[in-house]
Amino acid sequence: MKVYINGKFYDKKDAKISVFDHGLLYGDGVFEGIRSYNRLVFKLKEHIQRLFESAHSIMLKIPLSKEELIKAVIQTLKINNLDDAYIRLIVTRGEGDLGLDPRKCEGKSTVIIIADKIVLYPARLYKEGMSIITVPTIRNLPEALNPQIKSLNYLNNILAKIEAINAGYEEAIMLDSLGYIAECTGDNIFLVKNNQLYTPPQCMGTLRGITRDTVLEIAKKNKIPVHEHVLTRHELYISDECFLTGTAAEIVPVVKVDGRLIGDGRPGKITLKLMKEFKKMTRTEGVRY
Ligand code: PXG
Repeated sequence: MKVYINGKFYDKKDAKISVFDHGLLYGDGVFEGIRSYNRLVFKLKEHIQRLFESAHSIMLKIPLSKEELIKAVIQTLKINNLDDAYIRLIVTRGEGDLGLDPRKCEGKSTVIIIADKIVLYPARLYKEGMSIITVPTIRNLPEALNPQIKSLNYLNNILAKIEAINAGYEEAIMLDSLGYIAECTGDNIFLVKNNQLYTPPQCMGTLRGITRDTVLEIAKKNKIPVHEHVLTRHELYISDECFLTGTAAEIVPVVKVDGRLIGDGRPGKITLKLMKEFKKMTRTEGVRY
């Protein structure tokens, strides 16, 4: 495996950065998780755009243009000769000193591109559906650390994931500070009620997921009504279907929430339809390499 760091490729064992990098010291940086299928990078432009928006928000200058970064991603995929890949794009504040002042890192930001595979959940869960729970840790307040910023600071999500794992579950639902459903630790959440699709709006504690946007796009094409609406746990419990979306997760059905069976306890028909359409789209659309 070859890893891209600041314009050069390194073998996995030599792909190292400074212990003084503020990405490590403070989680000061941004990232994207991108997938390619069949030598097509899915929604690459959208991921690059979100990376630049995250960076702009934290006043981190990316030392490459969007076009240059796209070229670097393609180059990394080609060098690693991967037909299907999970691409992790990371930009850190760079090497500084032990103080958190980002000015010390000026002009030294680190750009890393890893192309590998990812298995987020066991394959059987895509057939049988997942059982998930709400956890005590709420999603970061947008006034404190806006979930729209895909930063290297994922402890909020990791704490929620630990709570789910400790309770014997694969995934956690995080609520916002008002008790509405925000999202899962690395996925957005949808429910289906009376053949209509509902998902939380992106304003409170929800990342505007690119897979979420893709599902909204597929739903519109298939004339499935969609609502971006605040949702309570009750509305989730009484839904007909539920599923999660994310680049790593793709679309995964949920059949039990907090011990309540969703629908008949099997992946629902709209969920299955969306999974099928999503699969078709990922195999035919994207930037070729
Ligand atoms: N919410 C959060 C908090 C995320 O981190 C999503 C939603 C889904 O967004 P996309 O754009 O991917 O549809 C994410 C992204 C992992 C992993 O290892 C998860 C994500 C990204 C990278 C790695 O679990 N989730």
